[in-house]
Amino acid sequence: MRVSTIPLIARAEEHGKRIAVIGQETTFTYRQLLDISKHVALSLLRDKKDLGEERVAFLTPRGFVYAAMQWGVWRAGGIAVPLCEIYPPAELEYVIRDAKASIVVAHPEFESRLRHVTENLGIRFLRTNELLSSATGPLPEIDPSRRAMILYTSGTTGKPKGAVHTHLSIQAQVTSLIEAWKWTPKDYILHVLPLHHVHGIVNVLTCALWSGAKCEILPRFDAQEVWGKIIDRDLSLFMAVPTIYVMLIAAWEKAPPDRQRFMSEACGKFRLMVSGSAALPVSVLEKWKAITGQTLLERYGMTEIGMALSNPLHGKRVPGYVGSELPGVEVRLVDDEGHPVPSGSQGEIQVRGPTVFLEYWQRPEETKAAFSDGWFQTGDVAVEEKGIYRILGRKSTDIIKTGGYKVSALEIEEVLRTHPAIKECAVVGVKDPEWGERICAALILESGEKLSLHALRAWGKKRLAPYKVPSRLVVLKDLPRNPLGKVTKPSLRQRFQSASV
Ligand code: MCA
Ligand code: AMP
Repeated sequence: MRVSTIPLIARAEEHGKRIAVIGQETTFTYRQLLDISKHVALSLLRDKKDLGEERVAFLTPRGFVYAAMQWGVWRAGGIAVPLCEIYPPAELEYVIRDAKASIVVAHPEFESRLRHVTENLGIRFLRTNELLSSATGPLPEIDPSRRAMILYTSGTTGKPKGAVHTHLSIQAQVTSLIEAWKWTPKDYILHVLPLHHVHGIVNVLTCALWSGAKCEILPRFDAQEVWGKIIDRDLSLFMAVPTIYVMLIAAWEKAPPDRQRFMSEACGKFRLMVSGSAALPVSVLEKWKAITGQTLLERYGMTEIGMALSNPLHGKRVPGYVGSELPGVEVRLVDDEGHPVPSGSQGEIQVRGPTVFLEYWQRPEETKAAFSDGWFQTGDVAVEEKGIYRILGRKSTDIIKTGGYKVSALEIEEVLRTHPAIKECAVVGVKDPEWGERICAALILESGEKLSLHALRAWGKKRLAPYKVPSRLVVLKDLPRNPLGKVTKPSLRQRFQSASV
């Protein structure tokens, strides 16, 4: 057998008998992950020697089968395109089409959502159970500079774009975090995040598997279940978005005092709890500390760059700040002319280094526009003082962060405009204690039409992921506009904020 050249997978040989993934009912060792992902790779390859960066889109429940699929695609020389289990068929089809996937794999649970898409597009369709059976044969050598994964991310230009990471950029992200947060094979992490974003795929799953640690994956986030695991399991690490901490706090507050004590004491065994993907309100950090004794480590990252800034593992974590550069990552702040700003002045965060993505899939113009002198322009604004950074906001009002998900207001508006009752619309993100930002829509209806929030949400959920569907709605006669006719989103946001609409 030829040895894989993907270091993540080569390393797993050393961890053979250790437990890699704990799923709903079963526990899988590194050996099983190696064997099963090899079967996946051989089944994908059929008669080919190497998939040669063909895109393999796959939709599985969160768990071991996800890890086996991702490794299988990589070992066959393909590019992994993980799909989101809560996307409606229209969004799944967009990703499959845009990525130009040549193979689509679905767990039987999701087959009905993907079958017709693949039939229409004439794409090879496989069920996960068809890939897991025993097979033998050689696997290709994979140069780590090859493309490994495409993750779809929203931007300021309408539809989501595919951010391409190579094996090397993923490896750079993983090794940076392992060095900073001192992962070891003794670690045991509870995974509660979706598996189509960097946070869940890289920071949690791949860091664990690189380290030889144990990763217990829940099929979905459920606050009661997470508290149960915190109490029952010998966990050492936990990573989540601020909304999840808000939900865990709410569940703690509802528990009877005896149970609360039990829950709080159980948090003492963690060596690290991390928050990221959206701003962590200081009030949430303080409340979490009061009930668990844990000071959340806040860090900052983005799909295109992995993690860039982090509070320290040891040393002072400053509430409201995201810390300093992670190992191997260069960060600078620049003004509107692209000149670096002095310490204490605000500027756009730009990032450079081996963790940065390769390109937007088949969008050379947008890739070029995203960089300035080799620095990736994040669109986030921050200030740095004494080497530590504080995020101040974003340059664009059209990017919304809700529940840790990044959403484009323009993408939602585009879909809303296809509703027969909607004449014009504007979507904004409004500050919210639970979701960070809540998606709010202002509509102008065609004359004589009526539209309730309930009806709009039911219609929207057939076209958009549930977290993209507006959860507040107002019908107006006119949208607020500037003298050039452009909708003034800050004033609209303000009107929602002060409930004056
Ligand atoms: C769901 N609901 C919402 C939202 N999401 N309402 C308002 N705003 C939202 N954002 C509604 C649903 O429509 C439903 O209502 C009800 O809430 C329950 O929905 P459900 O899907 O069950 O919600 P949940 O499972 O409780 O989801 C909350 C969650 C989830 C667990 C916080 O949003 C989540 O997993 N977020 C993490 C996202 C993430 O990993 N981001 C990382 C990307 P109804 O039934 O009435 O319709 S960022 C990244 O990777 C970068 C690199 C980084 O820095 O980390
Ligand atoms: P995504 O493209 O989904 O990877 O989201 C990345 C975006 O999430 C960044 O550009 C930031 O706007 C936001 N983000 C991530 N971490 C933080 C944080 N700790 N504080 C504030 N914003 C954050």
